[in-house]
Amino acid sequence: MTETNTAAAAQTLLETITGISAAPTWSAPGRVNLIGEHTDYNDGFVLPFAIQHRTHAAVATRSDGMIRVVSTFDQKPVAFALTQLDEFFPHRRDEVVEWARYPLGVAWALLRAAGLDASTATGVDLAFSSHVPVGAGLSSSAAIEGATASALADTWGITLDRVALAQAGRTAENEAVGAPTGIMDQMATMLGHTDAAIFLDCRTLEAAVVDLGFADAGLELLVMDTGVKHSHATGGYGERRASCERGASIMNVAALRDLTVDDLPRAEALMDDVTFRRVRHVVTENQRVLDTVRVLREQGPTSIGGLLIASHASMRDDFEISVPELDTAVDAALTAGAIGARMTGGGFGGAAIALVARADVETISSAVATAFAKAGFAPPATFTVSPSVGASKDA
Ligand code: GAF
Repeated sequence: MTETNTAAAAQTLLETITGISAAPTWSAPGRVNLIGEHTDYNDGFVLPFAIQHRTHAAVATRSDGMIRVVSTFDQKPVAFALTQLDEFFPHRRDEVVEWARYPLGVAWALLRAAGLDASTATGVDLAFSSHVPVGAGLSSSAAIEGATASALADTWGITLDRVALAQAGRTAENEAVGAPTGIMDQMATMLGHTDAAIFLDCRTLEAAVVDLGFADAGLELLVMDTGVKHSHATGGYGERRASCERGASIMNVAALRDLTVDDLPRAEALMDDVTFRRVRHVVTENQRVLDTVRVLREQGPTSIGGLLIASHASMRDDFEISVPELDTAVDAALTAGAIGARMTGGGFGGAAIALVARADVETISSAVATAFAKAGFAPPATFTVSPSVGASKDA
């Protein structure tokens, strides 16, 4: 599916439930994270970029104060009065259809953030269609949040800036969905730039645009989607976050961001082995983000391979969030000549990325497919991504 088709699919779906044709659409991208994993909720550094795959929302207003959301994937509308959202979020969120918690949660969070009275806000119908692979670690959730935030801000005349819209997305994710995530994905989807990554300080939320220069260097970023699905609302993600908080408390700092590699010997002496390795991943990963930004600026993208490889090893061995399929994808890509490779996103499934010469895309993709077949894994999906613009109204 192309982006134009995806936007048109959202419009057609909206027409099915409202009779309104050719409604305006808003869209927001998924993202890959070039480096800086599980550093965001530790107040650290990340370097994601928005990708060309987007989620589109076709939007129409309604006069009865209701919000109704529908998606092409099941075509079943979910409706609430805007005044009801407060009853369901956060405590009764389990009673809301799972996928609808994302857009309805954004509506709830935005009303609060903008200080709008739900009883006077304009009712709205939103129909979604997405081109972002779900469960692939490419942040389909931030894409639906970003499309909703962007559409509702314009529809309701809210003048909050992009960082505040990202924060509303994160509130939805944390409180309406119940996934204890950081803010990286929502910032990437709101701030995306063509040809550049977003270097974000997750403590201050200051963001700098860092040129990637992939195209000029003849490079492509290859995504290798393992097809192993994951969810951050359950299990491992929250456990890792708790380990980080334990480590920060043992070291008596507000967040692991406040430690450097020089603090690691003392950390090792004070904590159990597992907590120490979680801490070591975060501390060294923060440093790798800073190093990657410096190397990109001083030497260009062909020189960041070693940092990507070290990041993957740290996630595999210290943070323990990789799975055999991700390790196989990374190893096969490197053996076939990738400059660097690592898993991307929260882990426990999803996708890995490889930085490759344009001429090698086919060879490396087929080497990964062969390695998967040999290991008895289902075939991976491989495709290239390019840095793209953030959430916006579609032209
Ligand atoms: C997921 C989360 F949503 C992000 O906040 C981030 O923590 C990431 O995992 C890991 O870096 O995408």
